[in-house]
Amino acid sequence: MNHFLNSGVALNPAGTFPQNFVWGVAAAAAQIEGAAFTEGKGESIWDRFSRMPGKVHNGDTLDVACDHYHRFKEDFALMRQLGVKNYRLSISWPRLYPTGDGALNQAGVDYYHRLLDAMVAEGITPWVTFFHWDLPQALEDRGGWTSAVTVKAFANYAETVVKAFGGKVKNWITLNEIRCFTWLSYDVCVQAPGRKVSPAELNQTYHHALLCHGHAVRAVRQLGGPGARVGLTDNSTICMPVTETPADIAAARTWYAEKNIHLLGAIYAGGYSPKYLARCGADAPRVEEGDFALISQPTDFLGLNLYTGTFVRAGADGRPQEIPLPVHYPVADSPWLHLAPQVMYWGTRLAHETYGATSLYVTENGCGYNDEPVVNGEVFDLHRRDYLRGHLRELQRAINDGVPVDGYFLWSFMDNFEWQDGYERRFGIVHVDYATQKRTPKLSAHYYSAIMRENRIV
Ligand code: GBH
Repeated sequence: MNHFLNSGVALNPAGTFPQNFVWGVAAAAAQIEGAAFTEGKGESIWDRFSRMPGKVHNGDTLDVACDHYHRFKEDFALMRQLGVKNYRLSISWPRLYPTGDGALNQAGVDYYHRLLDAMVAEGITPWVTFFHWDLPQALEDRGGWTSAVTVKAFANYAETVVKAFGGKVKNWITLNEIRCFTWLSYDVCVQAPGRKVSPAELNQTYHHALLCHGHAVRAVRQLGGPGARVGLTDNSTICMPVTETPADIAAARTWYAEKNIHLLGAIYAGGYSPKYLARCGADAPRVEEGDFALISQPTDFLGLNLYTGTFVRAGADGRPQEIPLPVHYPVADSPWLHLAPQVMYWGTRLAHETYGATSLYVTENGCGYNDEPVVNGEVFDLHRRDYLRGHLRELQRAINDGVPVDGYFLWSFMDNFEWQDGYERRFGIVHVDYATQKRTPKLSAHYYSAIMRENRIV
């Protein structure tokens, strides 16, 4: 089992978060809904990928997942019991457009209307992500993220979504974690569709994703009605200075700007930097006139999914030096999730300092463990409670230092389909028994409930 780093932050234990701080929980359509082929939903790249031998742990599929498709009412009632007032969800593109473009599936639209109505009836504010990785397979068959066909189809999908739900939804998130559905999916190939492409095509997937972000912003501005707000959710590559001294902090700033140069860097600068283009050489993305007018439209906030980061210091040559993680460095059961609560502090502070983002939301933070089963109606996930406490302390330290963080969404409301790790890896504060679909709030759910209620770390 793992041990934890104490964040070591001295805080007034009674110190509260800012007034109107947004507390919430997050999930995504493909990971919880199930009903993968119900009422006209089309096949997504994850439906296909999960059926390829060896791609997903245990051969798990998204077919049933948490059956949220049929159980959303009970799930929202449970959220309400726990005091959840904000819920970040995503809409399934292939449920609305089974082939990506073409005919709209009205049953899919009706479903999300019922779902949003049920949520609002429980006093829960929706925060809706247009795209959380479930690309229609039919679009992948036409080139997926390497093709401009996907951009055109997304622009139409985004307009449809805002037109349909803009009366009920005021908080919009364009895309979830561009790196994952581009780099991890078309280069590292551990995520769907798992199709290796050339460096030039890979750079083009980033550019197409940026364009889709821009189309979603445009759709919200044009069709979202009064009070609509929109931003991207990015999983920036985060680093943390080994010592919080000027030299190491300067090294962290340099490292961070370089690692995020092609995504947040391009969005906030209004174009690709000469440095990035030089790095790409002949493989640079093709940019059409007007692309960056779309991509770099001002947004209302920046969403950050913060999980882990890399330690850096000022190297002997004056360049940032990455510190490799020793084998015994603490880690969750998710092998990539090294436990460094300072990711909350530096992840938000560097985004604010580097890009001038004036409203930040942590749109995901949480931890994956192979939790114990329920015993006498309880799951004592003290590890998750401790994770939360340590990470929120570092977030509060950032706020106390003037970083404009306006909200926090815990990943995840309930255990769900953890992509290539299947159902074994659990991120929920609510336990799901997949054989019976029974939900049981874990100890961490009660702990987080108290945090939300009291607006402070309890
Ligand atoms: C988020 O991704 C997702 O938005 C969410 O859907 C997901 O369930 C949640 O976090 C928990 O994972 O290259 O093989 O080492 C987190 C992003 C997931 C990206 C793990 C890097 C490493 C896989 N990260 N991934 S690997």
